[in-house]
Amino acid sequence: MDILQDLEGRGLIHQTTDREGLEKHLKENQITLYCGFDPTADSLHIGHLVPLTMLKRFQQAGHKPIALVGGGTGMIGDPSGRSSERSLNTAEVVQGYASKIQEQIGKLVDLEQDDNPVLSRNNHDWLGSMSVIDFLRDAGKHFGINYMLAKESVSARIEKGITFTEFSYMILQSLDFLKLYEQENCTLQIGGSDQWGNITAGMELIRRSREDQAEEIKVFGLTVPLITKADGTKFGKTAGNAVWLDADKTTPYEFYQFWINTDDRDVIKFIRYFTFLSAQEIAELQEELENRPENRIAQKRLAQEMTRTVHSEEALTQAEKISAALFNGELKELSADDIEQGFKDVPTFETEKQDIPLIELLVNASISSSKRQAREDVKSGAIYINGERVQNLDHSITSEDRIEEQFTIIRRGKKKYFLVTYK
Ligand code: 383
Repeated sequence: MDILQDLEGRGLIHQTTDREGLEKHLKENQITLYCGFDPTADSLHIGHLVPLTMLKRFQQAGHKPIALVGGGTGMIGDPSGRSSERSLNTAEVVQGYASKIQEQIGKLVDLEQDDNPVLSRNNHDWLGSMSVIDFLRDAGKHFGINYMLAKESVSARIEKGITFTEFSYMILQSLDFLKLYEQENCTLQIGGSDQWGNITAGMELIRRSREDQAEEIKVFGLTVPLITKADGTKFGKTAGNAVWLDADKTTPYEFYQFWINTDDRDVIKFIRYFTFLSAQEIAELQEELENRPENRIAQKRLAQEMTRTVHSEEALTQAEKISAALFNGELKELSADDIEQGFKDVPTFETEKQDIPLIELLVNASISSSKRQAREDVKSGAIYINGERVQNLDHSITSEDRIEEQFTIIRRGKKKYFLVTYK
């Protein structure tokens, strides 16, 4: 199937320039395309996943993708989609972020694929050494102020304020497209819908800087839609935090849980956007969802696919193990590492590594509100240690209750968890 048809079917095309021309261009040529990622943090997040998988989709269709890291543009800050000026990071910080992100992209898009690799570029290589005189003469001359002011990224900021620095950002991104067009015959730039203005500005620069042949120049832009959720909340956050692709920032278990918790109304759309499952497989999952929503088969499949590709098969197995243990309360099998991942957001109490009467612990760790309440909780069978109910008022927490000498998991009632750690 041709790539645009596949993307269309998945709902992945928000806008394109010259749709017919692009279709023809992709049919007749093996093209080079690119997408840029600015190093604004030490990791990408799930908001970057659709454009990243887009690069893979084009690669699988036989085209040549470039993943560009904005080591230069990251020094300036894209105003697109932002309501206020960014604060600048130091060159060292941006450089550090850039290498982390480059490495992350490498893991996700399989740069090495022998016959048709994804190329990796850093725009600091050309923007970093450009002189201000060249910038103003060679690039600036092609940008009318009215044209720039009319861009959404700028017009949306006029009232709130925008510096010359961020105002100029679109010219830098345009220079990248020009550079990649000239050096690598890159003819398509893709991005999220927030990037439409920057992408079209780049096309404009390419045409204007080669005015003599403007007619023959074939460059295109394509954007993917902003991801929306049926409940109206912002996609990509759990409890107000971004969902990162770095396992140290969002554990594979948390990552898995994020996908598992997808609303029934969104899950098929997300499977289309994020996975490589075929139309046939997706139709089967949709039928499953309609007939037996309580089994959450589609959510499980989505979580599996995503955790496997972003992390690994082992990380997926571990996430499933932790999820199952938490679901049925069987905590005995969990390792200290499992507990660290699975209980990250659980109230934690640190104490000396010595035997301690259960009643005392329940009070000290604020699990029960008083000694009297603690006794009541134990007697009534509401207290579980590492998944096992304890009703003996004289029970003491000893080495036996410490998983790998590091953790004791206390549950009160049906699902209120507490973690005890040891100094
Ligand atoms: C820099 C230089 C270029 C081309 C693009 C860039 C980055 C671009 C940008 N992109 C976002 C980012 O870096 O800011 N100016 O976080 C996000 N992208 C992609 C996609 C997205 C955009 O990396 O919509 C989400 O992931 O375009 O917000 O020559």
